Amino acid sequence: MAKLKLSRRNFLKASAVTGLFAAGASQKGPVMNAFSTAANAEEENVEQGEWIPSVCQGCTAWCAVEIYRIDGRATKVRGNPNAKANHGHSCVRSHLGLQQVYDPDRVKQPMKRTNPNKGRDEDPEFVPISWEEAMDTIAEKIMELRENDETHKFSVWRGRYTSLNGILYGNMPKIIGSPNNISHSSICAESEKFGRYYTERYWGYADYDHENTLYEIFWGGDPISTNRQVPHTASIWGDLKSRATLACIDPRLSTTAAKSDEWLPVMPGEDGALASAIAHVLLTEELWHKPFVGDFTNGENQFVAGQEVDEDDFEEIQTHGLVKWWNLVLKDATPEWAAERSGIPEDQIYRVARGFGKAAPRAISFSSPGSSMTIRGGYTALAQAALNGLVGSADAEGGVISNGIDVPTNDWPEIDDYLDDIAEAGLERERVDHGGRLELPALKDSESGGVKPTNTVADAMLNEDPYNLKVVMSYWNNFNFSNQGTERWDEALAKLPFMVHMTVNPAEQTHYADIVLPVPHSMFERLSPVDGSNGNLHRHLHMQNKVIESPFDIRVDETEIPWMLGEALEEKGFSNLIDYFRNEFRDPETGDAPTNAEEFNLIATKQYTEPIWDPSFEKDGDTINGWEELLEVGTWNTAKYEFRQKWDGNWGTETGQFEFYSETLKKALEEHADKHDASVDEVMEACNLEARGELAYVPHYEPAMRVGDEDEYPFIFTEHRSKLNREARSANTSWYQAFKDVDIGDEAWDDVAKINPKDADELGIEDGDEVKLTTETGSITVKAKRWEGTRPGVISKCYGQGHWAYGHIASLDRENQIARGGNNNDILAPVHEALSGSGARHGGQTRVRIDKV
Ligand SMILES: Nc1nc2c(c(=O)[nH]1)N[C@H]1C(S)=C(S)[C@@H](COP(=O)(O)OP(=O)(O)OC[C@H]3O[C@@H](n4cnc5c(=O)[nH]c(N)nc54)[C@H](O)[C@@H]3O)O[C@H]1N2
Ligand SMILES: Nc1nc2c(c(=O)[nH]1)N[C@H]1C(S)=C(S)[C@@H](COP(=O)(O)OP(=O)(O)OC[C@H]3O[C@@H](n4cnc5c(=O)[nH]c(N)nc54)[C@H](O)[C@@H]3O)O[C@H]1N2
Ligand code: SF4
Ligand SMILES: [Mo]
Repeated sequence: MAKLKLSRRNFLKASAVTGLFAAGASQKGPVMNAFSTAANAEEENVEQGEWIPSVCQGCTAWCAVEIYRIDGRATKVRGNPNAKANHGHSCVRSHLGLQQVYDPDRVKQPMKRTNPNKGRDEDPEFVPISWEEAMDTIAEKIMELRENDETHKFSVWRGRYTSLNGILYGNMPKIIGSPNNISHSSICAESEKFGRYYTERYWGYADYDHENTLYEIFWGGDPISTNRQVPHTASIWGDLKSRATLACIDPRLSTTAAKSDEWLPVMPGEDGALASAIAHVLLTEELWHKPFVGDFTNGENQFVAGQEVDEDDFEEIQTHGLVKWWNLVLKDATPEWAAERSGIPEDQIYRVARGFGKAAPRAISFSSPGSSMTIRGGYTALAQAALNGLVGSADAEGGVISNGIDVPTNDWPEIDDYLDDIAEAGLERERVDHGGRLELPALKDSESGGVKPTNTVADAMLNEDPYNLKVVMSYWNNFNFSNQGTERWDEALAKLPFMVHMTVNPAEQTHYADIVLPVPHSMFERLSPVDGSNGNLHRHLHMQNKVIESPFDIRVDETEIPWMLGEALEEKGFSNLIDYFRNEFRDPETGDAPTNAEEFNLIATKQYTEPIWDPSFEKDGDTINGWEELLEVGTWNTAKYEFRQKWDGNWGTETGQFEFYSETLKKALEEHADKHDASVDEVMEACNLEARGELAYVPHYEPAMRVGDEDEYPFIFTEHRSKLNREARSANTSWYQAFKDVDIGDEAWDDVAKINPKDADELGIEDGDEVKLTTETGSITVKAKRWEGTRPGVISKCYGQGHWAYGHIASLDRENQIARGGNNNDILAPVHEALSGSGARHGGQTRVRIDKV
């Protein structure tokens, strides 16, 4: 196999002529030696490769993987057997990483825009520049802001990230003087977290004891193809399925629905009715878990449909507010009532509720963004979480773990000494994201504005409300593709005076950049820790590794670039950033301070992970003897989770109990209302919620809200993610396109709107017809697919295609910006689940018209 040895400089020359992988491909084709035995390898005279640990961040599972490197090339991926969350498994998407890192369309060197006009139709006319010029230009822009007391108009935007994000995203904007570090979290999954937080005070992803459960309800969850623990869930699915009864609530026939015992094709956005009815049945049929919830003092069940219960007659054990919840909501939430709203027959609701209740406490209500990232989904998430309280599976065997056991790491050094007056003044300014406004409470951790909504930043920029941004540094994201209502983002980005995109591929957002900086592919080309995820009852910290030497002129976004920027700012008279890095970061082994960008990445990583690899730190988990050993094993795992840590008063809520009536939410809403001199009812009204009075504090049904007039837009649009989506980053790989039909109903190399055959017949639509989907927000043209996996009246379409500037495979015609298929975000309305500040992509939020073209 030909050796690929190009210095950075040589590479630039080579790529200018042919592009690297054109050159590589003309050599003898790559030999995939992953399965070679040592003996064979010798015979074939092929250098024997090795498995090197790293981390896949193709989705939020953040699996520890191993990458087979041979002859300097990454050729194969598998799960790291040392990792207890995924125990040697990885999913299909992990392999797509190989095609991403070797994508010939990658950004290969820093570039600057030479066409000052910005727009989709404007060619940016990028030309290569040096790193020095890039850093000098950015530093100059930042200094202008500092000179004009406008540092708040600086912003860092973050998409996916590693644990090193505290440097670029967390602290750098503050030292410069801006409160505006904006992440993608609000367009990801915040509303799901809202449900668990206001019942049992945990803001994070849950873990599940699938091994011991007897019943699972998946609310729009498709955990064998998406969500957060795919390799683990898929690996135990056979056992789970033969032991437990599985019910999947999803308007679309997902893979999980197809493999479950029950499929409940709910009307999008109407899950709240189902959840309330399930709770109603659990109570009226005396199926709640008494050792957890408690019982009537006289031992007789008084939960009778339509009848109020006296609070004094029921004594709760771990929970709070059951009777209030019953009186306010559940007494009238019969399956008959729910059937009308949800489109699910009442006998199926009864069957699922009874099965679920009989399995108590080994019964899981599994929330996902699918059913809660909807306009009124906060209360749906609350109801789903509350079901785990009713069956006593919260923090218990066979149930749901909502407990953020800490992975021991060092905090980033304090920045206080590095904040000058300009920075302090900037940090006092109102944030740009609108979180915490009356109509957008965004109540993370009980704090009004605790979530920074991502999608409103476009409105802020367009309307200069509260002000426009001027200098943005943005990484690992693609906001004019990933936010609902993309046209607004295109306009806002065109208006933004200066934007730096730190990206692996040139993407739609790059099209509006002033400076483009090439960065490592996280899985193969950088050293960094990744923690904060969990699975299989373990939390972990995994190590991303520089598995291959990149032929591209890349720098690590989260460390090396801030370092270089710090040096450039120092030259212009502002040294606080580089001083912070030089003074506060030390190699824990040698005591050395970093002297350059690369050392800074290494030292920051070692400093952050020190408690993991230094055996003198006490911790509950694997023992690792030293830094080198951490790199070798690639992962550190906590001990297996011990159940019931939150029981008996440790739920962390206002009452210390698992809250059905959420005193925690009540307090947060009242504080938010007070801040605006308003009542909670006025907050509800401003947030498009129907609840008034005490209803605001309990899980309840809110009718689905949809944008668009039913006569004009007769269908409901609903979407799902692909088994092959690495968020929206894998569409430029041929494996993504060639295997796209692994998503049930979808087609390879294409993007289809799935329509029920009954509707298709009425409209005279055949498979493969071009159709235009039009909503109040926009339109896209895709192919039609007749498919029984979607309800009549509902169009279902996968998210991920529709790239017009992401590469030659993602687009049909990259040069002419002709997308393959359409981006759902072009037609989804830019609406919110206001209580959690989330972008509401689900729940059939948008009505759509479908026309043959
Ligand atoms: N309609 C709809 N919208 C959605 C979703 C959906 O399901 N439907 N999903 C939502 C969710 S859950 C999320 S989390 C967001 C994600 O949305 P974003 O955070 O915007 O992320 P992506 O679009 O996945 O990011 C793509 C960018 O990352 C770059 N990139 C790829 N690998 C790397 C790397 O290793 N390092 C760096 N620095 N850059 C890299 C790519 O080149 C590209 O520029 O989208 C949300 N938007
Ligand atoms: N394969 C894959 N897995 C991923 C990712 C990926 O890009 N690809 N990204 C990761 C990230 S960043 C995140 S945030 C998670 C997201 O986790 P997921 O659980 O995958 O969330 P979604 O894709 O947003 O929604 C899932 C399902 O919700 C359904 N749905 C839509 N509307 C409704 C509704 O009103 N009610 C109900 N009950 N269901 C509805 C959709 O049909 C879809 O099947 O996945 C992670 N895992
Ligand atoms: S794509 Fe997600 S589930 Fe699959 S290996 Fe990567 S991190 Fe794990
Ligand atoms: Mo996400």
